[in-house]
Amino acid sequence: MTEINSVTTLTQDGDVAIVTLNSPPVNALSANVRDGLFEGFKQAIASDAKAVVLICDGRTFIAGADITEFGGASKGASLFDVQNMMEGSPKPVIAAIHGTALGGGLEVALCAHYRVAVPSARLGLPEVNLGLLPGAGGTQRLPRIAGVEKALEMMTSGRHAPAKEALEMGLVDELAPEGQLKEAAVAFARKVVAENKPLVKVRDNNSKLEAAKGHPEIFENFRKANARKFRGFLAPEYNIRCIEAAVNSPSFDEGLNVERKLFMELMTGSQSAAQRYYFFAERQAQKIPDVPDDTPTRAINKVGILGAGTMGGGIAMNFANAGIPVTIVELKQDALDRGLATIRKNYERSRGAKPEETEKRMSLLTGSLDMDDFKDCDLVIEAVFERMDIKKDVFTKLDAICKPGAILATNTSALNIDEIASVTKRPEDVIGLHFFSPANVMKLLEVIRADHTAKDVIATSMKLAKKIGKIAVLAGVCPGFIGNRILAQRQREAQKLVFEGAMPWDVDRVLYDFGFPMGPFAMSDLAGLDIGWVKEKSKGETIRDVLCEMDRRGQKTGAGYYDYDENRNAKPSPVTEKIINDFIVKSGRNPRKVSDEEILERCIYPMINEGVKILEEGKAIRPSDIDVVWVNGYGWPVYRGGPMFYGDLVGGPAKVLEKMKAFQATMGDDFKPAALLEQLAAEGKKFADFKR
Ligand code: TC6
Repeated sequence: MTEINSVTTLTQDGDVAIVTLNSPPVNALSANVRDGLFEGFKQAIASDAKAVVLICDGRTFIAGADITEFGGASKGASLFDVQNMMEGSPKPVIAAIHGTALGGGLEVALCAHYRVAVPSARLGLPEVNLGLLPGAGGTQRLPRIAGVEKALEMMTSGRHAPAKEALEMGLVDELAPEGQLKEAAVAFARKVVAENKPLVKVRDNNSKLEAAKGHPEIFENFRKANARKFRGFLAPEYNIRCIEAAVNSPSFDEGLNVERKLFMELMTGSQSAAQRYYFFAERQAQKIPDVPDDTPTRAINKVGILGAGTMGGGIAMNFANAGIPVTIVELKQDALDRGLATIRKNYERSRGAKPEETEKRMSLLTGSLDMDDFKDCDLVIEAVFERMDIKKDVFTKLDAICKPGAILATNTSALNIDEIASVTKRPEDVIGLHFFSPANVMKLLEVIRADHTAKDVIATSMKLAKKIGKIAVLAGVCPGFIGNRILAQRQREAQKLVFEGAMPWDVDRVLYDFGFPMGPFAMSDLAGLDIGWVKEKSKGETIRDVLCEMDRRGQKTGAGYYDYDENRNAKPSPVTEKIINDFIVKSGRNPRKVSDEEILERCIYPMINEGVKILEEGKAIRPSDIDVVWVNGYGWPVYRGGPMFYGDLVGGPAKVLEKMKAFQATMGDDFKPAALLEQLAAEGKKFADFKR
């Protein structure tokens, strides 16, 4: 065995040289890895071996470029040097793939002459999710090996294709038995040597491009079909243009030049900076300084849910999906039946639903009218009406019923969890698990740590979140926690703006153009304006009161802030406009023209300021946690990173402070800057610099 460098070894098995990488956690292509590969291949090619296998130790094949090196000075061998060395090898090169071959990792594998993979391996070019495109020849090689349509789909979705599918599309040449990758790759190499066929490079294989030549409509149709999904993002369009270049350029190298140019544009732009930041933000959110990774956790083998309404049912589905049995308790039989029937319907309606899967999941759900049935549950989550007296009553009962060590969780979105915990004799077992609606779909889970919550309860909740496919963020107890507390700022300004002369569709348009999936008024119409509205108590004091009194209760009644046609397409409503103008006149003011810039700044800057208050009070661990909440739970466009990242993008604390002060001077203390904002600005810091 030759040790090439600290992460690479070269061995020989008979006439096959084996270059092995071992750079945990994911064998990313750091300078050290590139150097090792370059030197390893050089020596392997110079040796008396007849073929070379590239394989990785640890959990995965190369999972991509090392994202932490992006933006830094380039060191060591370039990726292109490595690729040229492999592709130009006079001896067949075989990439042996397990785990994931992603991004630069797949681009390296595409410079081998053959690829062998175990069935559990997955292959993909996920750069689009980092606001990038595969800038190491992937845009030119993938369509050559898998065809234009597959390449379009894979590169713009970033999807990781399972090895079997990769085999079907020609990306993988042979599947190896699980656990026997090295032996299979070496045997494959010997077979290739014995056949003695000329070596084919992917770059020279143009046959799969032919079908798309002279058919620009393939690309246009693809753009049209995905316009909604790609809205606002640069990277999908740039990936498409590269594939167009693969088809239309006279040579591989010219296509590569297009790729290089577009890659550099994306790499130096703010969208990719935001998306790369976000990649690490999501992983960082899992790290809690005083709850280290090795904190023991409690076993969660059975879950109880109190309440079979929309929220309770959605929460239950998450656990059933993960194979964890759930007991759902309701007060009345008809509510329980309705809840279980809704869950069944949701399963039956979900894409690709198989009847046997639905049955399997339903069989994990047990309905009951008796809270005593929670007695053997390891975790109970209540999803009952949001009233403190009801919550306290529930927790008193849970405390009496549940076994010692069971975690007692509340799904409250605003109530004080310390107060809820205070009625139990075990506040250390009480935690907030704030799911977002629809709870079976939304990725975000706010995990709320109360004063006495035990560390192992936090560790268990974070781990469990991952198991059920959620992205968890830890927050402290405060009204609205992280997400809704910041949302309240935006909602308040949106409402105020329409009292000054902006129309709901103006506010919505500005926020939609910013990248939110929908503005606050369109959202209210979708949810129903009458949520929380009581006819008997309505005094026509707000626009919403008047709209509801006129039975304009949102999309479901065909009208709300907007008018809707039979296909639920929204149109600005002259009725709403008149109601608003009447309100303004009644208040003795004149409607004024509100600029788009003002709408955006008034909605966004107070959100950033509130984020700073949350940090100041220690209710979020770090600025990026706030961003994870907003991207995952509230549709903040990931290409703008989240409110705190965006704050830095537009000029950092100094700029946000200046804006807040200017608004405060004319509009009062809704714009009062947080003390920490003043401090960060005075210190010339960025939000990202904040550490507690
Ligand atoms: C590219 O290749 C561009 C090429 C152009 C060439 C010019 N770099 O996700 P996990 C870390 S772009 C650096 O928790 P999993 C991660 O931060 C890249 N670090 O594990 C974490 O560190 P921590 C294209 C990376 O098993 C640890 O590894 N490739 C990278 O749930 C474990 O990660 C991608 O976009 C990286 N590339 O999932 C793939 N990747 O423990 C990105 C991971 O200190 N990676 N880390 O927090 C993934 O999708 C997943 O990590 C995974 C493993 C599926 C590989």
